Amino acid sequence: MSEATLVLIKPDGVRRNLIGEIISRCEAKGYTVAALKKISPSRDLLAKHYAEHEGKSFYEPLMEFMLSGDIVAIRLEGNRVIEGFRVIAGATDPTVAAPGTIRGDLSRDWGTKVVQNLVHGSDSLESAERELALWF
Ligand code: IDP
Ligand code: MG
Repeated sequence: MSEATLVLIKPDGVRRNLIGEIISRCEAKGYTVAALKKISPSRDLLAKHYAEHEGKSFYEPLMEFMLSGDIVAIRLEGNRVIEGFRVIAGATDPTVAAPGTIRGDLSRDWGTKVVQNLVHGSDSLESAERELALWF
């Protein structure tokens, strides 16, 4: 039984026409796109998704940013895909994310209150199961 993770292409990735580039990197790595949809999520869904960050200084800017345009949600599958996608995504801060990663190659600091870093990837098996149930 292969593992699954939730990948989101955030509104900056959609606006910058990077959907294909990001999916290509997932597929080139060998992972499988098992489900995919482009959606405009509700605030309620985003609040559930980012519940762990409620109360933090960047929470409101994060919610506004995630509500600022369409998002592509992907169920990505493969052995150790949860860990593996986070490696190909790179560090949260795109300024210091390693070259060769999605965030390191394709994003930077734009001077916004919230870090715009193109993608989300679940950080554990528990998160992946919880988030996939929310989005699919
Ligand atoms: P992750 O996306 O790498 O898992 P998290 O810590 O889960 O990072 O944070 C969720 C999102 O919130 C990040 O991807 C980024 O967009 C934003 N974010 C996280 N930490 C900060 C911060 O210190 N300042 C501004 N935005 C942040
Ligand atoms: Mg996270």
